[in-house]
Amino acid sequence: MPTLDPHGVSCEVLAGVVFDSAKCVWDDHRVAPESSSITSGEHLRPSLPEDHPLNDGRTSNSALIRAAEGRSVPHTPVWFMRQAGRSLPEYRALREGHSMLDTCFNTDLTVEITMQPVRRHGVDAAIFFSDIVVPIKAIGIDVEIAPGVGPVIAEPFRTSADVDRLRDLEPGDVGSIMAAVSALTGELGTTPLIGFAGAPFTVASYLVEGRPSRDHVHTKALMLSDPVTWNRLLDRIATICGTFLQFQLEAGASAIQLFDSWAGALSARDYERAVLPHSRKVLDMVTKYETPRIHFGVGTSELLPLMQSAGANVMGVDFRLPLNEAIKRLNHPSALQGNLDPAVLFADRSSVATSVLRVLGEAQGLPGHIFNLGHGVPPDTDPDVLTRVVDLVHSETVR
Ligand code: 1CP
Repeated sequence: MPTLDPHGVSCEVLAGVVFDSAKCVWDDHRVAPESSSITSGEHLRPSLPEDHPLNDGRTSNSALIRAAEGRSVPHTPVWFMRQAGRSLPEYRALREGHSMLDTCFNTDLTVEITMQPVRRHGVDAAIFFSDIVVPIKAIGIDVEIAPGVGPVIAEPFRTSADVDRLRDLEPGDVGSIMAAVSALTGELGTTPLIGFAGAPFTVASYLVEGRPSRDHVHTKALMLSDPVTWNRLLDRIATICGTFLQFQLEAGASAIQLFDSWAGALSARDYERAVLPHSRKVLDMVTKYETPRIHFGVGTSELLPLMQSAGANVMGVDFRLPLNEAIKRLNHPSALQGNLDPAVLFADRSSVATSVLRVLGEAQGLPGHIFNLGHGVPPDTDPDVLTRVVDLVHSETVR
């Protein structure tokens, strides 16, 4: 197994860099977890229940939470966006005869599917098995996830009257889902559960287009032609998605990720004016819980500082921008998550290893690093490759 990356960076160096948030400097020496001067993970979070895993100590010292908070870590934590799903034969077997959305509202299936990649790959976090349209379905909107297509909305949202179809999310709408979050929290023990939601722009794109879209023309047309309806629509979505995140955190999730997958379709000007305030509303709704708030989009290299200003404390970076470049673009240092190109998973073994080591090399000196892909696991990925990536990241970064 290689111990040097192509630029000659050894894991000794990778292991030695920590960010001291108290002094706001990057420290270039090894710090054992116990002697870290950063204690942000140790305090009680009064907005979360006392028996929440971050409050009773189960996950507050996990590698994922420590990395997100810029504390020293036993190894670089790793998880994969879309780690649960079609790359796993055990997932395909379980899904037989169940539609995607029925599965998301089935407590037992959700728990089992969320656990599958944790057991198989030994990842450092579980991501809750759900979808960004689940809260929309939960309030009674007619949406399905068509196999091989993605979310399809029976009556797309185009007018002011359409916005009135979006009501607030109530706990009773997602009872089976929150039961899954609670059960998972028990099963996962010291492994944190990441809750998630779609950001207002990305969810709006599905609602307005009615189905997955490459160019988002109807969405952008609404944004430009009817700002009043646009802002009402995104504000409604922000409230629904923010509430969904609150429910997940209160039920036991230790971190959240806000996916603005399609924000990269926007200019910085349009993003800042028409989208950022709504993403900020979502993140503001969960700031009081004092958990990691990861914000991610695809093709968002030009938007990173703006997306950070929405209130994220960990920035997800796609595969287009090296992490050491991404950090320079931020307004203030934060932990980064990313960013192996998912296509690399289809390359030969040594290219996979070289690319993983390159990402780790580029992560040197970051305030904190959570290893991930630069977007989701492609459905036909060989799951053994993912397990090898986890093992390599762990062995190369063990402190
Ligand atoms: O039958 C199937 O297996 C359907 C495929 C599938 C799966 C497994 C869909 C349809 N959603 C999901 C689960 C899902 N969706 C997760 C699982 C948790 C995990 O990571 O393991 C997550 C995080 C999502 C979030 C999601 N859904 C996003 C944001 C993340 C991203 O990939 O950018 C988006 C954009 C969606 C919409 C969606 N749902 C499903 C598909 C195929 C799509 C994308 C369609 C498109 O291209 O627009």
